[in-house]
Amino acid sequence: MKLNPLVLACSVLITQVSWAQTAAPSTGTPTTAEAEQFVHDAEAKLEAAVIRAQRAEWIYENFITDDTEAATAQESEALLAISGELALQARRYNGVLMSEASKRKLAQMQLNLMLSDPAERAAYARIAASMSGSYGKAKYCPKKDDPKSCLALGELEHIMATSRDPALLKEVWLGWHSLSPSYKDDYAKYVALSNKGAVNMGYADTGALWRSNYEMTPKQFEFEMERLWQQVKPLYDSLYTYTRHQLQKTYGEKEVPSTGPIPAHLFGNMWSQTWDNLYPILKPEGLSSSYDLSEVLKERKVTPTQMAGYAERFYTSLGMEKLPETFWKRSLLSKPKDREVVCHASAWDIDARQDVRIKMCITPTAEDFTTIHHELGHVYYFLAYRDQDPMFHNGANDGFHEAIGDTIALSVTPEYLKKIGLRETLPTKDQEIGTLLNRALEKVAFLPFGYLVDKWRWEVYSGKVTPENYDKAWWELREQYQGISRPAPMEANGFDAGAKFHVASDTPYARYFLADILQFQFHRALCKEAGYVGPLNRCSIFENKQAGEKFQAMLKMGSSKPWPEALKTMTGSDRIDATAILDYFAPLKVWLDEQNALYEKSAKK
Ligand code: X8Z
Ligand code: ZN
Repeated sequence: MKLNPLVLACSVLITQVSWAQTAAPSTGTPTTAEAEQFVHDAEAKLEAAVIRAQRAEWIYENFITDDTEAATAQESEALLAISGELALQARRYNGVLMSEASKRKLAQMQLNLMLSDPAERAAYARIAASMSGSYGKAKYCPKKDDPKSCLALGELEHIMATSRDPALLKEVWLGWHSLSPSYKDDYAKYVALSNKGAVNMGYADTGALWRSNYEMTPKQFEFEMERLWQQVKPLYDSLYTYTRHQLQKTYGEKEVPSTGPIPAHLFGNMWSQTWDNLYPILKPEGLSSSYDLSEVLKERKVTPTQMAGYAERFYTSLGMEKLPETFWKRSLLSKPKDREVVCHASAWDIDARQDVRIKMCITPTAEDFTTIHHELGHVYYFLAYRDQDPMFHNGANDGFHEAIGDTIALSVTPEYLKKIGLRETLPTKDQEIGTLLNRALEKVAFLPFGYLVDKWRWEVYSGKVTPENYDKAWWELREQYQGISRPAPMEANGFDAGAKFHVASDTPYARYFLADILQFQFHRALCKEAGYVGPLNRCSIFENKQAGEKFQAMLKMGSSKPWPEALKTMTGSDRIDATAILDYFAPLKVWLDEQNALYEKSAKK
């Protein structure tokens, strides 16, 4: 599933419900018993509708056709009808004395869109399905009239990751970004419908609804995000400056200017969101040949099932259960040749019990090795909270859900890879900084992107940014936060933000920024639990049952308690805080600043 609590995480449902039959009388103040009954009945209806909608969505994303698109749109519409109706009904019980659990569920039900007009619901659901299908099917065809030349996103991403030919990189970048304008009008219509649904539930707009999902006001959440960004910005700045110098060595001053933003096509990633694919050209100078996990995986012809097996083994080494047989039977692990699918990796909690799956077009690369651990993090969260009530089948907040698997991937250290036979030697002392740099190119480089995607959407949803200004606002943020620029002037009526999966599929993104910070807090706490002493970046909790128990205790809570409590269970602190990520990269920060100072000195000569 998309793990969008506002859409799917047990929030929605089927055909019209007649509240006269199941809920409280329509007049007077409801009693506690009536309120509890309402929550109980609503929860069951939502669960049933979510399961139906998810199944339809699973089929669609695994087999994109006009019919599966229509079928999924129908089920989402039904879900929207029921969740909207229940959201509205729920308001009647606000303030009634009831259990803490029911109060949480009641509040959760109201974090939803409410569209009363069936035509509007249908349009909303149709556009949502059509946009994610368009994204999934999109191909760039370098030779317009030759379908054989067409390249899917996976192939384009491979070029972005491995080619060092700036002209080719630019062509591929522009090619992919030329596809999203086809659904720009739909997106604008969708935003208007979504806002209508949010306003009907008393929110200023959909962005405010999204920001209301963190047990604080939308304004406070904005401040929290900014506070965290300010904490990590100096680290990003050091990495960015170092990257500029190294990129300039590869591409020259013509491609990479000494000041001002750097063109987006040179970062080894379609969205310049992670830069670890550039490691071979960014690695510390004079470093003896370094290890490359992608090469090992490719050479050994590690299959998608084996990739998933490595990840499963990490989780079971912590004391967690083996994945159910159905996971292996029903998951999609490689890109089918004969049909269109949504390849963007996702994890699915199909029946809220045992039927957990992932859908991912796995290739034997280091990037996918990390992503498979990420996806299984979602799956192990699903399995851990299955005994909670259905409304609590969710992450403590959505950042937690995204952080679980990444926390495990932080334990994929050189020592760990050696233990499982994917590496023969350990890095020498001078190579260690390279290992840390590689990690920073993934985790630190991501921070501003993780922040700005929703900063842009908040402005779109609030109406501050209108469709004529989508690209202008997008590139202002990309320049301000990431320090990057469009490889070519903006297109008239362009839609560059729509070239990102989460915009086309309307999946909130602030969760990944939070996860990037949280995973280091989790890692630090688990390493401590495991009795580890030493630099945080060399710790692996592999095979440590005590750390596993600590992790599992938090996972089991699902969303039954406010997230600060879940955080406290695991870390002892109830505040999201960037000190762990800063600690982790502290030796690298010193090294980067030294390198940058040396460069400045030599440039002045
Ligand atoms: O979308 C994802 C996961 C699925 S929840 C593969 N991620 C973000 C992205 O790809 O943009 C993981 C990191 C950020
Ligand atoms: Zn995820």
